[in-house]
Amino acid sequence: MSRLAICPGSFDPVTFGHLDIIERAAKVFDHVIVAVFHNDSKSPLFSVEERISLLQAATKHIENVSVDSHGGLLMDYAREKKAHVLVRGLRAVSDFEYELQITSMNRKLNEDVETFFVMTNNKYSFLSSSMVKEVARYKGNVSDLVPEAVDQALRDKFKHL
Ligand code: COD
Repeated sequence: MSRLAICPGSFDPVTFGHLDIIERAAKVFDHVIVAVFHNDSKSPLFSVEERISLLQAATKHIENVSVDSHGGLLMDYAREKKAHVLVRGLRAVSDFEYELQITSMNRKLNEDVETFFVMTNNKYSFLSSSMVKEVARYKGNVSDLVPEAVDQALRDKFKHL
């Protein structure tokens, strides 16, 4: 049986922490869909198209990864793709509480999907998209935390500040 997994997230923008989880998921599952979820109540820095394109550039070396987006419920998307596995990353205890909440809600919405958690690589345990954006906004160096294309895209976004 071919095993498909979805790595869902905001990816605003993709960091080496995300990439590490995606690469490890791709070693375990036959195919991994990295799905950018967009929600009208959030105001992202990058558009969905920009986030997709940055993810495509960052994952082009991984053969069994594709990038997609969705604007509705994650569990409806999983049903549409006939996927039974989600892969999420865990950094700290604070992540655990949030993940427990969303996993419980997701299970209520679709009992056919299991969530697998991958522990962060220690060197990325402090890394989040929000922190990267804050550091880049004030011209701090994030070049060792994000793929090159993301570093450039952040410079472009904040060059007028
Ligand atoms: N190390 C390891 N893992 C990491 C790191 C790191 N440094 N940084 C991020 N990650 C992991 C996160 O833990 C997560 O698993 C994944 O990478 C993506 O992270 P983000 O921050 O880009 O994405 P989130 O957590 O904002 O994504 C939230 C969703 C979009 C999945 C969620 O909001 C959702 O499901 N939305 C759809 C609407 C829905 O179905 N709602 C009902 C459920 S509540």
